[in-house]
Amino acid sequence: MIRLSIPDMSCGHCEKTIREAVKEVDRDARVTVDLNSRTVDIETARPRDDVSGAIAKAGYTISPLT
Ligand SMILES: [Cu+2]
Repeated sequence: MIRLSIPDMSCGHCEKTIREAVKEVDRDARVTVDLNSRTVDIETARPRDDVSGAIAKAGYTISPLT
């Protein structure tokens, strides 16, 4: 599983945009969004860089997990 920290993900619109970006990389991906902690868990067979790249392209900055 891939866990990403996305600090500028703040509302349902962000969540939807990020879900769609991930689904474009892998339509079978399972995406779990936690808006409170601003993290996204993604179950996918695709490489982490593909998924994080798609989210970055959608306009979101991914932070290293602390
Ligand atoms: Cu938003």
